[in-house]
Amino acid sequence: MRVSKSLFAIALGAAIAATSYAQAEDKIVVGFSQIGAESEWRTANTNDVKAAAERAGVELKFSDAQQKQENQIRAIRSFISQKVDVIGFVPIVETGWDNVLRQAKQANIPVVVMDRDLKVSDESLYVAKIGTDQVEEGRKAFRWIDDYITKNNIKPRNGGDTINIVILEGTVGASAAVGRSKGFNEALAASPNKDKYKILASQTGDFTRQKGQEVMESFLKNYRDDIDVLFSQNDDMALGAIQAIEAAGLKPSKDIVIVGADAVKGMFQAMIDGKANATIECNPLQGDLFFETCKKILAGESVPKSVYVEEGVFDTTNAAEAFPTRKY
Ligand code: GYE
Repeated sequence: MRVSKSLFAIALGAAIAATSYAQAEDKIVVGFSQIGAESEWRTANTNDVKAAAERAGVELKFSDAQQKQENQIRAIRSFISQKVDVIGFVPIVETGWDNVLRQAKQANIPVVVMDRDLKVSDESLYVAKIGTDQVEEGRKAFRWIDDYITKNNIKPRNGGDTINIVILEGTVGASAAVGRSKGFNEALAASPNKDKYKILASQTGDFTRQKGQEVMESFLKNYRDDIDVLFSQNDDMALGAIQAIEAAGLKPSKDIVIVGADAVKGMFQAMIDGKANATIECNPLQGDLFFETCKKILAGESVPKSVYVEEGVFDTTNAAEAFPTRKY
């Protein structure tokens, strides 16, 4: 069992009482339902889960849902009928899991949730959850923007009264989108400068580069000379939006301040190239902690109900220095 040294974790809530689960063979078998391959972040997360399974000596049955909840539900059902030792999954959206998780519970197979949050009617339907604090990421994004605009005394480009923000949201119903919007709006409402800002438009770009570009094109069609700031709920959509901004004859990071989320390599490169301003880190390297948790559960040890991995913020002041040390 190995725990990545770079992974600091914050346990939330009380540790839950251990339950006993049966383990069929010597080698632990884990069924894992991933949501797809929508972003650089997701690819890093998938690669990490696969590598961590090897490090942990666990047999991994990996299933890719291609962005469909119904495929995830089908995969989880199939893991139940294969009698795997533990089921892991990333909930693509927050709701709609009760029935299938009840089936896992009836089969006495522990469920460990990774990355995104979920809402269930009964918290005992999963044993543990490992992920990131997506509401806090949203707060950090707004605070970074407020600080940057204030310190640099940035004025509205159209000569008006408000700094105009557009938002590219993630997948509708995903905790990574819901949480980042919530945190962003919360921090905006709490800012002494709140009247200085206006959200001009906010629309989903589904966490993909292509949709980020398309939605930004439509924002620019309506508000080309009014947009001062883009908050993109992941870096991939920001990278797509940068192309749309350049195609519209504007300078990304200068005419429009650009803040993303994830801190993937592509965004570091954009910051180094002077095309993006900041990214709120979201750590995809959750595999070691996930398999460590699976082993503890099977050994009858108690584990925290919810653990958040630790994350930072990167901008043009520290991107070049941090870049060589980045693992994803
Ligand atoms: O930010 C985005 C991805 O769930 C935190 O999903 C994750 C998000 C991540 O596709 O890039």
